[in-house]
Amino acid sequence: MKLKVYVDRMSQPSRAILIFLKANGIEFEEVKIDIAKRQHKSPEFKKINPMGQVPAISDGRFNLFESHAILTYLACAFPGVADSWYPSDLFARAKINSVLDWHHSNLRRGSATFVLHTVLAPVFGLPSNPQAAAEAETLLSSSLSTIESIWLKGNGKFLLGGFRPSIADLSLVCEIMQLELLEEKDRSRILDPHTKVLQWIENTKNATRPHFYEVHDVLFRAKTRFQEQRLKRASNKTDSSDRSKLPSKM
Ligand SMILES: N[C@@H](CCC(=O)N[C@@H](CS)C(=O)NCC(=O)O)C(=O)O
Repeated sequence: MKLKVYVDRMSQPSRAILIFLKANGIEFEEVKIDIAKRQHKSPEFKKINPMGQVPAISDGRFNLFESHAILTYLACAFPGVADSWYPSDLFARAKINSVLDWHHSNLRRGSATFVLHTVLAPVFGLPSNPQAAAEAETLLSSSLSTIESIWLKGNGKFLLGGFRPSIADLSLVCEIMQLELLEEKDRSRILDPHTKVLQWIENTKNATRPHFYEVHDVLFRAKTRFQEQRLKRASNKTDSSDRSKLPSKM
């Protein structure tokens, strides 16, 4: 059976898996699980991933969820995948696993929580919590500093001093790409101080083009849409505050 990949391209880990598959010429069927329509919570999808989250895969023999487990499985299961993605050298592999484990409770937690409380909550009419956003920004900024000072400190182009991207580069860069959805002032405040991170993002984009751009297209379109909605919300607010200044009989 052809590999089935259950994803929503608005999801960072989903995009990492799609780019990996495309960059390595692995054949697969993309099955869209639309989070906005809550398809990830349907009983059918929960048979594939009982956690009700994307991404997940199914290759006829078994189902698998958790993007890092999926990436390591794919890198090992398909013989054509270049060693640099997930090196067979035990020590190099252990280092990549270490970055991937760190990612969940640091970069991802900071980034996903900040985007939720600043961009997604207003768009979806959910309550946003400024205190949670501030704490998330602190974690996000310290995670970006950690990446620079520990894993990008050498002369390499990628994490751990590599000259070719690994699955850790893909996972972490796709997470940072979610910051495209932020207001420009927030995005610059957070990212601009991290010049090595900015260069590393460019290196990862270039090493996986054209797939990187194709898979992120939906994110770029969402960025434009959210920006328009922000402007509309701001102008509605101005209108209603102007109205409140009118004499009460008008
Ligand atoms: N640790 C998981 C995280 C998966 C995850 O958080 N997926 C999100 C989309 S990015 C999701 O399905 N959210 C919907 C929900 O949790 O209800 C992984 O790396 O695969």
